[in-house]
Amino acid sequence: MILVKLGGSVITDKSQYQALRQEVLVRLCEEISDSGEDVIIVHGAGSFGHIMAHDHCLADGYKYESQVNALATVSRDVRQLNLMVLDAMLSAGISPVSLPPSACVVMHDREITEIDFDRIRSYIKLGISPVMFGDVALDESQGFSICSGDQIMEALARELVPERVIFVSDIDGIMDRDPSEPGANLIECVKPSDMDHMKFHVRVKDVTGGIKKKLIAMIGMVGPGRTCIIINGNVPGRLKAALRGDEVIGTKVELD
Ligand code: IP8
Repeated sequence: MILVKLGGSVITDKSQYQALRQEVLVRLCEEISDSGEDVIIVHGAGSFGHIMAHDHCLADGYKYESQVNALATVSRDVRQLNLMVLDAMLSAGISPVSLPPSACVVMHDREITEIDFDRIRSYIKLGISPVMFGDVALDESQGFSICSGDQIMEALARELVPERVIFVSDIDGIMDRDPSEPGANLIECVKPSDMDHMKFHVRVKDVTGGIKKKLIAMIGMVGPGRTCIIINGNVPGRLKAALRGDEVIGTKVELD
């Protein structure tokens, strides 16, 4: 079983509220289907979640009344994106079932403390692909919080021990500077000891920590015989190749 995160930056246009990148989403689902691999899918919230969550400080928990309506709106918006992901998967011949974190995850101080893994395992046994996504969730210490797709990936990787973990992004991998700067180069491999001297750039309205937090999460997912890689989903065929275990352009995360 392979754990795949379809990043919000590749399936949506993160600079515009609720902008789906439909063609890319459809192609990525076809590549998953063509690979013939069993997958668990987690997708990001992209511009269906980050913009409003940022503007209403939802990651900080309950602070003022108008956040409640913003939370309800974000929860509805990410579900709308989730339905579009399910549609694309079904059209590609995959059988997905959605497990929204707002209904099956509990957090404490912004960290996941509970997920219903038995339910996930039961769906996998039936040949169904569980689909989870970046969402709002209840938080025992601050009322509510944002549950990012990367946090879900970390929890699933720890508990379900996938063969491979693949993050699908909109760039080739981790770059040595802001990718929009001339001369930015791909870093092909990152180890925990590299983290201290790496520079990290901030992208548009990302409420869940950006590249640095993603890398820390990825380091937590690497294990004996298990690779963790970030690849560019805008390049046709790359996800399918990564799913099959071929060598692909990307950033691998390895232990020291
Ligand atoms: O896109 C964020 O999840 P991510 C979830 O996986 C919300 O970081 C609601 C902003």
